[in-house]
Amino acid sequence: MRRPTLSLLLLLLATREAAAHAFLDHAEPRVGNKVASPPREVTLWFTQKLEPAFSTVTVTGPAGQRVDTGKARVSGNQMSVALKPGGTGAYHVNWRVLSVDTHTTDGSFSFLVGQ
Ligand SMILES: [Cu+2]
Repeated sequence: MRRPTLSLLLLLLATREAAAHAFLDHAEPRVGNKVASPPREVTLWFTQKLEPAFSTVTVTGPAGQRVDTGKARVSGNQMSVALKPGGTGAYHVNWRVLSVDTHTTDGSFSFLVGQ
């Protein structure tokens, strides 16, 4: 019987480990998309459940100003934050989350508001 090599086993373990982190699955508004009017909130869905106390998201508007209201709401694998009106242009979302497997991940994306 042929047995898997050690390197193959390590590769499988590494792949499983990486897949266990909380990465951004999708967001609303969608990553890189354009929406007609300023959204009232941003919601992010992750690939794993989040620890609410250590998961944050900030959003800046076209002028570089903070437009999130500060306190993110976390429920399961979902995190939302309400937005103040910020006008048209590019919005930047920065997130940093702790998943239930105790790993921290972070990332950012943009979406556009305008006609
Ligand atoms: Cu992990």
